[in-house]
Amino acid sequence: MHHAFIGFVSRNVTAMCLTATLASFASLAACSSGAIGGGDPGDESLALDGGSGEGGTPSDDPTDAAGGAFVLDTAPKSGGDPTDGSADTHLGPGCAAAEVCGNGVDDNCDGAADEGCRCEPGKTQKCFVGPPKEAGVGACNLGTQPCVMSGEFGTWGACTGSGKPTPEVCNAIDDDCNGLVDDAIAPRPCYDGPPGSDKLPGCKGGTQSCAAGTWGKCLGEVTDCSPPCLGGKLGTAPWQMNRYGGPLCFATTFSTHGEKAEYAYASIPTEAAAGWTPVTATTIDFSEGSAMCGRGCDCLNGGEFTYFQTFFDIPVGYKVSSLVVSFGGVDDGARVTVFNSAHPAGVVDDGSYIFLGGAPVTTNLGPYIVAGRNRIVITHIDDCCKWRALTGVKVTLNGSSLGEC
Ligand SMILES: [Ca+2]
Ligand SMILES: [Ca+2]
Ligand SMILES: [Ca+2]
Ligand SMILES: [Ca+2]
Repeated sequence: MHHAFIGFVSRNVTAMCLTATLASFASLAACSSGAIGGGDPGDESLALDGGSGEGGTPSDDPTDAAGGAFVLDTAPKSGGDPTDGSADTHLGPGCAAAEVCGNGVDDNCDGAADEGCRCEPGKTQKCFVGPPKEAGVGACNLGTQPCVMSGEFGTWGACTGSGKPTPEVCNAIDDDCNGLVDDAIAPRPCYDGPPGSDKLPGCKGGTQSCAAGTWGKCLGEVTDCSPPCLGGKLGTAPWQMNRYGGPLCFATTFSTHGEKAEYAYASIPTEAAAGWTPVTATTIDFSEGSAMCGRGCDCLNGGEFTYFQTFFDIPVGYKVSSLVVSFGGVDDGARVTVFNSAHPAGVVDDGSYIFLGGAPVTTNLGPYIVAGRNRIVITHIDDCCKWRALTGVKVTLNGSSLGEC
């Protein structure tokens, strides 16, 4: 008798299915109760391009004699192999000891579907490479394989396009092919403020859950809090000033006001040195007569350095894209030094120098800024009678001018 065989994609292969034989369509039908994802025998979407009838053995004959297509059957059939396709766990759950022909699945989980099975050259069939129970489930879509000539007979070639399980992510897809969409995805931390600003005082992150394939609203977050601020150690003053060293004479006479070489005569006092006094304006606005007037060394042959320091804290994870110090006016020059854990002795960028009449802003010093406390020191030089000034100072972090703490 010629059987019209109809199988199913089933992820719940029952013992009955495993032992079902072609002789009993009724038992196969019973198996279908556990089928999902188009297990309906009449579902054309899962239909294989019918077997040619040239199965590995006479009894392994998946023809579509009934005129309809058949679908993948993960239940091994008897007769296809001496081992009878009985369930075997040596290759993992759902893997059989031997390949079963004509079903398009990789019964023995060796990485090939229907390998060594005969077929009619030119035909193609739906196939799946991977644990049979995952065939056609979620992201584990079926592929196709051609029947190619191999010597005297046709055999099934490589199965291409069949899906593989991947870790479940929030995307409305059953990525891990366990039959459940977006299952077991835990809520995750979230934060919609600027990167790292959740570490600022007053801000905090929240959590969000996966729903309908997308991450939901971030619940419990607080993004509205203050950016880093300028604060010294003396009360609430944003800056401190130190006239450390006093006026001095240079061994040479320089040619340009505030030129870099003059700073060889500067000596930045430590942050704990005596002489720091509070500056109450964030913009500093230091402007007064020059101490160089009437001294023995003439203009550019001597000078006086005045130091200004401030501090700001950067939270761990806070992304610093830019840090610049800008000036409203300077007479005669200024230089910016950054001190922090990465630069305990201080670092000066070539673009840290401000000259009388030059660009009133440093280059981007962001690359020198680190998490934790940063100390900024402005070394101001007055190298000529009769005036000196350092005004309109701004420390701008990520485009925002820092205010007083
Ligand atoms: Ca196989
Ligand atoms: Ca097979
Ligand atoms: Ca899943
Ligand atoms: Ca998913």
